[in-house]
Amino acid sequence: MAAAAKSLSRGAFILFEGVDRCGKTTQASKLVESLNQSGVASELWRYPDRTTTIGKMIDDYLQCKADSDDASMHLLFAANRWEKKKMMEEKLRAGVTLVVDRYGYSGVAFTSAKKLPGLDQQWCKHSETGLVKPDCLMYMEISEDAAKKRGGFGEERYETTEMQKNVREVFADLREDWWNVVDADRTIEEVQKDVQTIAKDAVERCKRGKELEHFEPGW
Ligand code: NYM
Ligand code: MG
Repeated sequence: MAAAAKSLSRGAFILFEGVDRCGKTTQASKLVESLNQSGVASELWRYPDRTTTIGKMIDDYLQCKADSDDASMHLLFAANRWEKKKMMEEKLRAGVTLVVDRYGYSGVAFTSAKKLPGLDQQWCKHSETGLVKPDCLMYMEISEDAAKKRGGFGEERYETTEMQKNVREVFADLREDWWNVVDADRTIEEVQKDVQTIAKDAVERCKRGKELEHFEPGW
């Protein structure tokens, strides 16, 4: 019955978000490694997933090999999440914890940071409605200076001071009480310690049967 289904054990959806060069990828990889070592079956996912057909179009756009309309690019980033929604649900229900490097919050933050008429936050959120909601969000907070000093800044589209400033503002706007704000200005090891504690709690809650949630209309 429905009541029994509610307590089904499952994997956790743990999401890392933040501006470029905040250390998300490093921390997400380290977390997957440590979870697997401690017997929690986990996988590292990232968005954009540049391996799919849609992902390849996104990759060309980000590397400035192709130009496109801003609204259609936004929808492609979202489609790149939709095309993996079913697999995401299946994995989580099968007990696999997914550590995800960026998701729809980046989608909303980067597109609305362009400040284009019509492409406001509300419009940006529509294409995410119905997708799986993370169980745990680590927002990696880094100072503007620290991010700029990190290797590779400026290599891709969007990695400009102005854009990152706007993205940071949208993230601040999107922030909700349940987010975990992690001080990412510290050393890798210091950040990792906090991340592990937060992740462990999420894994436990999902193991005990926390229900899978989805982004609802008007989220
Ligand atoms: N990005 C990422 C978007 O503009 N929309 C999205 O929906 C997502 C998931 O892609 N600057 C942007 C943010 C990044 C860029 O991400 C590539 P990464 O994590 O550097 O591969
Ligand atoms: Mg990047």
